[in-house]
Amino acid sequence: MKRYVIKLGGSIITDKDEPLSINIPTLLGIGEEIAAAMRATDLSLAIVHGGGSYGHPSVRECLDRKGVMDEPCYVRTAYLMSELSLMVTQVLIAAGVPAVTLTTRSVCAMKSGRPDCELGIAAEMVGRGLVPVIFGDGVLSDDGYEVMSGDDIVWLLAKAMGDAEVVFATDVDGIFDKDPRKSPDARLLKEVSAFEALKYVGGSGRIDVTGGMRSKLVKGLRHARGWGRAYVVNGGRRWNLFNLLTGKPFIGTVVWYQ
Ligand code: ATP
Ligand code: IP8
Repeated sequence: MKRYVIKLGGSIITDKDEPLSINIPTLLGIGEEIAAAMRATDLSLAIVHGGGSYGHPSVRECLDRKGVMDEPCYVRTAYLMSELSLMVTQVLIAAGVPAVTLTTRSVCAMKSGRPDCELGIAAEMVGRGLVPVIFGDGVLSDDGYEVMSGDDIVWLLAKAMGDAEVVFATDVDGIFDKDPRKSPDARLLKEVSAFEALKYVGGSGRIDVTGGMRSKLVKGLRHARGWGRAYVVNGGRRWNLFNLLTGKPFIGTVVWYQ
């Protein structure tokens, strides 16, 4: 059975230029494709989503003001991320996905600067055919509060599921030889190692406290060196995610984390 952790990027589930906006048509489309793929083939799936225009502006504001995530910032970010995650889960359920929200800050903390999560229950849910939904969040750290990116959680979850593959559904068709949002002549790379891809990628270009596309590659190298495999695809391109999940040709980039 194929196992995937799907990261729904903040850039597709929200409009990162518009605070507290949720992109329901795109999410419904993604939900429809995931539900159809689960009916069409044997799949074990988990979903992680990003902070988008809920988490990132909230954290940016306190980092600019205080330099750290303080208690009021943690409380506000936690509330906003729960609100976003409930809406994401609601839309996925409406589309036919057996989605169940897991609250990151209840199962994850930063310990000595490293993300640490208890994901046994999430893996058990996946084994029963459920689709856990977890997200980038504010979490407890040794002496305060920190942001844990969904781009870390995907690899911890992939490991807990038995070396699952990771699908990054973003707002671009994959990894290009330069940022396609800035250079219309950018060339899509079909397959690339994370090390090589680092030569080409920049950040997210919008409010992003966790580092954008570059940090997806760096975090993968940190957690999944030697076994990780990821796909970067456009989550808004209709039926592309379905094609990937069901083993059909798709538009995107395969990334190896050697
Ligand atoms: P979030 O962290 O909120 O979940 P996300 O997963 O949706 O965000 P980003 O981290 O914003 O996605 O990364 C996608 C962005 O990466 C694109 O919108 C693009 O502008 C930027 N980017 C920079 N360099 C490249 C490149 N070489 N190829 C593809 N995208 C690139
Ligand atoms: O968007 C960040 O998660 P990411 C979460 O997956 C917050 O990097 C709270 C900004």
